[in-house]
Amino acid sequence: MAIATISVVGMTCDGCVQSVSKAIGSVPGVSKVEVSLDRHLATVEYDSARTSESVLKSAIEDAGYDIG
Ligand SMILES: [Cu+2]
Repeated sequence: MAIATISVVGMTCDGCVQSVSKAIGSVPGVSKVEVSLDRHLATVEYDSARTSESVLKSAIEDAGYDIG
């Protein structure tokens, strides 16, 4: 398992946190997601054989948020 900590720009409320969590969680290979509104940070545990940090970042961007 690999862990990525990704800085997320544009989250303003709990709804944003849910959207980002859902977007990351739907990526195949992701096993755990924690999103912090205060720290603007997503911590993702994933199988590096099935996905990568760049795929996770794309999922966040596709959900309408930017990478810090
Ligand atoms: Cu929001």
